[in-house]
Amino acid sequence: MKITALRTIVVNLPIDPPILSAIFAIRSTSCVLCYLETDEGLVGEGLVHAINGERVGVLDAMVQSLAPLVLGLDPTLGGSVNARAWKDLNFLGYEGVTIQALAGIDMALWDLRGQAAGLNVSRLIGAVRTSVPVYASGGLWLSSSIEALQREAADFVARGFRAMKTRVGPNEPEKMVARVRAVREAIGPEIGLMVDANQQLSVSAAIRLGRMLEPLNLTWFEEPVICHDHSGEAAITAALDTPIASGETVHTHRGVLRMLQAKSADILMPDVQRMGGPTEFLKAGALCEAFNTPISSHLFPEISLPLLAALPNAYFLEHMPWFEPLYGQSITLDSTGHAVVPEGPGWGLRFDPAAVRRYAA
Ligand code: SMN
Ligand code: MG
Repeated sequence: MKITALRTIVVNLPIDPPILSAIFAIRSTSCVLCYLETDEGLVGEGLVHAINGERVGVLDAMVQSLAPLVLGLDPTLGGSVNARAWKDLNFLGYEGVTIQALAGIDMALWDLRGQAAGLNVSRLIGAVRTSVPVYASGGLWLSSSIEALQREAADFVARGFRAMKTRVGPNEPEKMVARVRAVREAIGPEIGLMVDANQQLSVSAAIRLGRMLEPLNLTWFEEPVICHDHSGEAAITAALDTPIASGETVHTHRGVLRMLQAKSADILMPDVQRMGGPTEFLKAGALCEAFNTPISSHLFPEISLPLLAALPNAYFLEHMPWFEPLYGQSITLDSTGHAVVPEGPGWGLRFDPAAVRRYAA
């Protein structure tokens, strides 16, 4: 089998009503859908995205610039792509749009290999499990009133989620604690609850807020400080009983390695786009295992679910519904609040051509 073409389609997915985290407002996200066509008729699918459509054209152009790495390639020999990409990308660097574009290509390569073998990617790797604990992340934003927070939280429980994440901002810590307490009261003590500060606190403010949140028995406190400050994260991790989760903003397995070496978090939660794709995500997973550290995913539930299913140290799948409209199906939950890994080959979920036409830019 040989790859004959790389095709991309840009789609715009509205997020309505817009959502507010401590770092930005999000009105839409735009995806570059990446298709690798082959001479045997199989088509591999991947996607990368840019919120609010910002610079999505740059991402698209970067993906297309990587075509020479895969054209003519047998996808079962796709392990060579990253090594060649590292040389190709050296001049523009290993963080940002270069690496994120590579993720779309790498996702499509894994999809092709799964389809060629007739196996879901989780089983192609060697699955550890057929379902993964999941938390609801598409709600409980800073824009929600306390009443809305409690309604959304109860709705997540009614939909079968056994864990969920809310957001906090850098100001008025007492008000932030009251918001998180309101969610805890709405869901009771048995449901997992995470809090995300999106990097907006100082180290001392994070320790102070973390201590105030300690009685609410959080599953984790996420990204308390600016993502570059690994020693600051380490100080917070050491100071609090509540586990610290971080890692969505670093690039490649080397970014994860630096965080592990710095002891900057109890839980690493890399983003498969910022990793540079599934190949790098799996390396990050192995590094976390070597450091006895659980790994969770960031965004991309449809891609991250089969990957986490193949990692022994997987902790939680983040369920963010943004890309759901693109797929014909959505991820299903079992009665224990786990996300069920699809059985189909490749990623198991495929883009719905009618939806792609509907959202095409
Ligand atoms: C997040 C990241 C990117 C966009 C929106 C929300 C958040 C999360 O940090 O972890 O879900
Ligand atoms: Mg986050």
